Amino acid sequence: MDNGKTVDAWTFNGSSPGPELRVTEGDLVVVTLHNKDIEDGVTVHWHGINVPCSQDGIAGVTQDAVQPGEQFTYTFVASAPGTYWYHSHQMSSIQAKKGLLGSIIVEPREPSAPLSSATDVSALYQRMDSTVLLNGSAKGLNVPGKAGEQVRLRLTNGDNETMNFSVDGAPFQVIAMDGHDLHEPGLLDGDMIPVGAGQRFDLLIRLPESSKVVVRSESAKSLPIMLGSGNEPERTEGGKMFSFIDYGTPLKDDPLRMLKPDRNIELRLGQSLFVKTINGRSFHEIPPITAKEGERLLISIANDGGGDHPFHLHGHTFRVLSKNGIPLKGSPVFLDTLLTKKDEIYEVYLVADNPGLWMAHCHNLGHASMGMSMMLNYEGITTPYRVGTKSGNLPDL
Ligand SMILES: [Cu+2]
Repeated sequence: MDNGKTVDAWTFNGSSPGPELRVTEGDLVVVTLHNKDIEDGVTVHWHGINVPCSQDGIAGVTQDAVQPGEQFTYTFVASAPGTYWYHSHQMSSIQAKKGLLGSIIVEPREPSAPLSSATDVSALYQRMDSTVLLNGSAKGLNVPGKAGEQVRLRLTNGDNETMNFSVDGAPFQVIAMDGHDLHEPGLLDGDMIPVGAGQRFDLLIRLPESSKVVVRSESAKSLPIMLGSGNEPERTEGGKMFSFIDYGTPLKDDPLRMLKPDRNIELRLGQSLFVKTINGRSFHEIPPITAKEGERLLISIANDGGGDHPFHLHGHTFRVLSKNGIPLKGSPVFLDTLLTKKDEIYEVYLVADNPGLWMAHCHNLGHASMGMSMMLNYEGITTPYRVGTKSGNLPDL
């Protein structure tokens, strides 16, 4: 690492994170994974991209783990622009930490005017041994720019813990969460931005006349992102925590008001002695959600303790309707990973529009490996692949 320490890492194309993949909305993306020498086998999961199930990269569900000397080609259309990432979903808690992750950015085919001229920077955080790295570096990131220019900063949390970001030196907007644009996002000043494990937040920052802008996280203080030129700004302390509950503005003709869910489902995230649980059970004891294609599901997700639980659903984008019983008042919020903190309860809405067998799990991958992982299965769909020590497919270990 560039702090002089040596770690035993696993890499894509010789580096961790792997190459940043930048594609354009509508592109057919074809990626061939060759496993040179990862003995337990490896896969690639496209976190946040609603690929067909066969391309989701889940060992034992959508494919067998790719063994040394073997290969697997992923093919999907990058239909929705946004900030996403990829990581192995064979023994994910081990392999992502070892380095098998990277960014994938889907650029819009026709970017809107203010964004098309912005400097576009992705900032992927990961933890190796106990060191947090930013785009593979232990030293932080410098983004040059002149006053008045705009920077689009794509923050991606590839660690297992929530990261709280501060922005010093200029007001800013959160323009997207988990790749999905927010509607009329307002200017924030001094707010802390909580990014759960697996989540992505896109910030838009206009560089000021007088100083640099510094973006940093509490958990990676030595890794500042410095934007622009001039002196370092003063640190703001104790800014209020950003909340999407009343951020931005609602859509005028929001179709959601007309939609009634077909079914309500409750998921309680918690823990008992040695395991992390959903509705009091762990792993294979958790009954899957079984859905019909086209079904509209209202899922309430409650955090009963045991830490932050960023709940990630594969293959689907869900809409957050309420937090602690209070309906969202601002922009619609579409996510694939919902950060939940103790005693919070959210309602999310989704249309079962992507048939397959999909994982739903905590993206603190340590929690997933301790049992907080379940399935959303479409009726009538089966898989020839098997999870277990016999097949060697262990997606969450
Ligand atoms: Cu968790």
